[in-house]
Amino acid sequence: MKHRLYSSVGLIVLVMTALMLSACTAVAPSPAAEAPAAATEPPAGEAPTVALIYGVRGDGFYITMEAGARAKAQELGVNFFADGPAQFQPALQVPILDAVIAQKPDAICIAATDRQALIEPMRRAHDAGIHMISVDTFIGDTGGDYTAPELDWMLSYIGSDNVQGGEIGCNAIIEAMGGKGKFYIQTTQPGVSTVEQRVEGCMKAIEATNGAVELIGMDYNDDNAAKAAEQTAAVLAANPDLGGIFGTNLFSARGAAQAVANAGLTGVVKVANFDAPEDAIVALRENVVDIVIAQHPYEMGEKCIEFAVAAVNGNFDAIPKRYPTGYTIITRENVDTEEAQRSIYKSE
Ligand code: T6T
Repeated sequence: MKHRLYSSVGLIVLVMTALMLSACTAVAPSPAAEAPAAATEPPAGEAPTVALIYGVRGDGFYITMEAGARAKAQELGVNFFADGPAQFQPALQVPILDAVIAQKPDAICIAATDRQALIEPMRRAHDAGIHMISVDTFIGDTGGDYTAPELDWMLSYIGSDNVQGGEIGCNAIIEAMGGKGKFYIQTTQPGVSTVEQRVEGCMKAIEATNGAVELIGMDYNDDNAAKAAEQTAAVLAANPDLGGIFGTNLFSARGAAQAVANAGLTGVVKVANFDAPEDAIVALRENVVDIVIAQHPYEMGEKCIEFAVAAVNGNFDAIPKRYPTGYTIITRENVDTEEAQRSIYKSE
């Protein structure tokens, strides 16, 4: 799918205008970060093997990513397999990575569950001669910049611009709050690049209100919707005048939305929902959440296979160090458009 490219400076304004007009829903990657055309040629020699190691099992975001990778692998004649931990935890993901390294695939696409803890294990894979690609999350302290000398062994980082996504979500909620009031953030755990950057983007939006919006707290739910619901319920009870909540991923937003609905505060407390599983769309239609920020995980999966094939073919010029995927912003006004419907995550 081709989107119009916006300048990064005007992007937020354009997105908000688009939301108001309910016309355009696609947020394309900024031109500065735009990548060269992806490699789509089939493998030159014997069929290569590519593994995808996702962040956690049963998460619609990764289910959709795996579907994209599997479809592209089939198209290009690549042997493909995927695995991931039962919980979003490096202690559970590293043994899976080690087991995959032992199978000697040609390339691994991985959503690292921690920016630091996965550096050495991923380095081991690289040292074993495996091409390494980050999907969704990045590792290290360079903000996902894999041209930095300490991380230049990583082939590419494919994923959303998460600072931008956090800013879009929180700007929309601040606007729905009338530009003022108390704000709360539900997020997963420290050390996860994606949600950390979404919080950073949200903080930018809050700071831009010059104190009119006050952040009263942020809780870590360990990627667990039930815990997110419990924590949010406590915050709602202690702050009857809370105006808005940002749920930084699928489970954070699911828990926050459940708590708002259970407290009978639907439509009173505004909720920004990062990620787009089917239940978020139901919550949007029922007024429980006000904006759904759909990432493009299917495309992330497709690109991981394309870049892996390019690497196996020695075609490194076709692999950008950073490939930002865009967003589809879903509101009540555009939820029934074909584009919005297409961006809803798969559940199996
Ligand atoms: O938001 C996605 C992903 O981008 C993040 O890194 C972890 O959580 C999700 O998988 C959604 O649950």
